Amino acid sequence: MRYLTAGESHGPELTAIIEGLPAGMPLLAEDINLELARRQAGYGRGGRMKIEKDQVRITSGVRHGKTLGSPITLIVENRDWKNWQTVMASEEVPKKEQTMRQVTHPRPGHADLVGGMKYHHADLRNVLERSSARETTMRVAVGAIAKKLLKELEIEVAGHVTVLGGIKAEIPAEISLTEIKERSEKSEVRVVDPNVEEQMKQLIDQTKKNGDTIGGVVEVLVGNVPAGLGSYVQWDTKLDAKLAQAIVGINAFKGVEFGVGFEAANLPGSKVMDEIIWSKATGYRRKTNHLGGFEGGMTNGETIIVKGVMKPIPTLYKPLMSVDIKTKEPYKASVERSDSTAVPAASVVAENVVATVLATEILAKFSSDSFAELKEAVANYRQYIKNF
Ligand code: EPS
Repeated sequence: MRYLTAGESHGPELTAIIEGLPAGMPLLAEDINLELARRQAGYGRGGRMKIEKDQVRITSGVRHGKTLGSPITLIVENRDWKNWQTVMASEEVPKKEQTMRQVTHPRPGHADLVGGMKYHHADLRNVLERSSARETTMRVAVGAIAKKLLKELEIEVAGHVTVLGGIKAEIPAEISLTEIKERSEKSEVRVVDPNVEEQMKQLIDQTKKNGDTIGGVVEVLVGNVPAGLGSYVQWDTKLDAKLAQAIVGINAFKGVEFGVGFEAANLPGSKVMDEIIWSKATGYRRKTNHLGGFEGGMTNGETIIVKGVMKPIPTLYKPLMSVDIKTKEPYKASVERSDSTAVPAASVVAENVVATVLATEILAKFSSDSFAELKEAVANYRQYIKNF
């Protein structure tokens, strides 16, 4: 499976084309809309989310609720487009209108300045329109399809926020994946710990008042993954490495951890490796899951546990100093409408990009022209590894 996304933040619409899904998989627009709505929620979002109500239009590759095996095209309209038709017109516009909403004061931490240099853009809007996290809408739309495929194969994905602006959620040691899903879904900041919810919301309010932003950490878990996805044979076939790219590829994400992650630097090997056990009912298992479901770049059958850290959004209402790229004079950075935090939304994005990487890997490993064939191949393989 491969896909591309297109679209500017204030352009007419966002698009994705996905190729390589098997024929005969059940798929409805509502499966995708559900994920899109989850991404739009979350305490700390700015004015834009009051304008948009993301709804997908499927214009190819699906017929009567089932995939056709042909490329699937997804379209999400930007409702805000009606306010940007001249600024973002694809046609030529009169000279005096060319500078409307022009950006010449790059925001520190954003793609503005380097993107301008690289593509020779005198108006940094040409950069920010595509570098905007609005694009994650389509990564979630694609991820929703991937999630649907995983669900049909009984693979479950959950995501939640573990840290927001330095406040840590307490995560019960024995919490199940289903419970993580249920609890975080009820929370406006997508945490499983109701005790920190209020504190986090207050911090978001205070941050907004200060004209500042906050980041955090999100965690994604994937349960019931068959062992043996990914490979040790080449650096770029390692599945954890592919997931790391997908996570750090989310706007504003700066780092990634699997299982105990960076804590492994402080522990002896005996506290990091997971002992191997076998029973007739479950096949091979690990006694613990410190490694977060990966050995040798391959899934080992334990729950995948991957974390990503998101820096605070660089658009600040109380801006940092920058330079005007025309005059070279010091200037305050541009203030674009923005969110005080998007960490809760980013946890939904993280779930979906992880789902996409896994679905892609499954489709590469198993027979995948027809969905029935795929299901059968995965079921047979699960049986085989149990008795290996
Ligand atoms: C974003 C700036 C804001 C956010 C946007 C990401 O948009 P605007 O400039 O239109 O107010 O709301 O996020 C989305 C639109 C979205 O769908 O998540 C940015 O600069 O990255």
